[in-house]
Amino acid sequence: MFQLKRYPGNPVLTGKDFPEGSGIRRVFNSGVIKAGGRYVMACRVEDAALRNRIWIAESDDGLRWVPRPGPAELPHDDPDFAEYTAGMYYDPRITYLDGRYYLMHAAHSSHGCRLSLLSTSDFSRFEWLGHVSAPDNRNGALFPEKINGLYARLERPNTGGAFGDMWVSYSPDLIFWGKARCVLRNRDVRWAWTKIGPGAVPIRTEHGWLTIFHGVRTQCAQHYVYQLGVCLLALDDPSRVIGRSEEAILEPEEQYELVGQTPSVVFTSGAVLEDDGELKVYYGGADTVQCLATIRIERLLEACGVASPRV
Ligand code: M1P
Repeated sequence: MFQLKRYPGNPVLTGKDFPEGSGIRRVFNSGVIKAGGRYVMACRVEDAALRNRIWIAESDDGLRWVPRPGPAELPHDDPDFAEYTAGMYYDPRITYLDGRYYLMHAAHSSHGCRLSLLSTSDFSRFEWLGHVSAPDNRNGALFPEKINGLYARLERPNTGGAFGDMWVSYSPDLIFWGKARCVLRNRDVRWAWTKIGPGAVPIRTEHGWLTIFHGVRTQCAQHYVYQLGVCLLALDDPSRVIGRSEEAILEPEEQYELVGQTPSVVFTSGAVLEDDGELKVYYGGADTVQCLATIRIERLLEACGVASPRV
């Protein structure tokens, strides 16, 4: 009933759009923000050796994207950074906060996955602030403002339930995190009994934090299906769910979502709210290509039970 509408030109970016000789095969689950009238995408890209990079792409309209000539220069020669990023690091979410952009991303090592934090003012020079969680934690989405005087993020520690529920935690300095509380449990979402975690950075509305999340269910033969859902969290206490759509708002259905490196995956790490109320939701299809779907924000608020949304 409250389904996202796929952009007819999907996918908006594929590995073939990256410079010849770059070896990029796949681009998906990228973070997106609108900065100074332009759209910026922190692409999760992957080559045939499964090496990950973050690669910035830009757009004037949010539809046609142009990748920069090379990947973002990150401190890969720093042993601390490298320990958790030499293998895989991925799914960056971009948050604008206190005049800077922050990219919270997942970083893998043999110990498991941690959250890690980059910061930039121009998407050209990046500062690495450190690994900012213990294993096993992933899908960090930093709120765009402090809540009750503390930085806040949604995250998915792989504890409880099957493989994880959605939690909120807080920090005085973006480095040390605590006061964690569970927000939404996978067992409470009937179409996502395996995992629940944050997707795009939460969007402030006067009704609450509009939060698009991912939900995973396990079908036969251990086949995971990744879908998107939406919930509304209290502005002053995001551990409190005010409302939630009963149904998924996007399920894998199209060829580019069903077939690829990982079949049956739609996964978001970024959304842009336009001034006219259109929400652009960027998502990865089958861990292979970058796609876009849209919806009016009022519709998502209605899906969360708001009778007469004001935007
Ligand atoms: O393959 C689907 C997803 O698998 C991982 O997600 P999770 O944290 O649920 O294990 C990630 O690699 C994600 O990027 C990917 O889309």
